[in-house]
Amino acid sequence: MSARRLFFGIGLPKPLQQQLVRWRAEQFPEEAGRPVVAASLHITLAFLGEISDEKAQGLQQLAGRIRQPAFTLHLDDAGHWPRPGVVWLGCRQAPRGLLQLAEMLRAQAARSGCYQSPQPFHPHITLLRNATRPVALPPRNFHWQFTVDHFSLYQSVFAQGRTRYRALQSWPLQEKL
Ligand code: 2AM
Repeated sequence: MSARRLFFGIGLPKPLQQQLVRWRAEQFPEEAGRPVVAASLHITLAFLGEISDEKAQGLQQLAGRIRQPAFTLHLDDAGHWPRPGVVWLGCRQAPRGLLQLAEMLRAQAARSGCYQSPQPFHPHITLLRNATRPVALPPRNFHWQFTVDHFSLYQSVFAQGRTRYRALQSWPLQEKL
């Protein structure tokens, strides 16, 4: 039986990917960590791990039943987690819509037997990996925003020494019909 490494997440609009990559290059020295490529910048909503196609299909069906309105995400916070070696961008106050969506997907994942970390959900975009040494964080005078009107199921593919994320399916966020 084949298993794929999957997660639900939110991708970023292309222009924002480019803005963030330019800003990152200005703000962080090369030795700070390994930059995540523009197309791979995302927010994880629920990490599923290596799961069978059968389990993935069940979770895709459940995801398709979620009815939630779109919301605006404000990126106005940054931080460094030295242990996993992650420098991230996030929100000072996560929108309710984002928390509700993540909670729903994580509950469905847990009920389907996907281990969910007991740590509180902290929505973030990983900018740098392997950032285990101290990093000077940029002044918090930045602010980007974008409308989140869909979420996706991603496959994490490791090939030729690098990890890429492939969107397998997306679902719109909309008002209840
Ligand atoms: P990270 O960016 O903070 O490393 C694909 O690996 C995505 O799933 C990444 O966004 C990663 O978060 C997240 N991820 C990987 N392992 C995870 C785990 N055990 N629990 C929660 N999220 C995880």
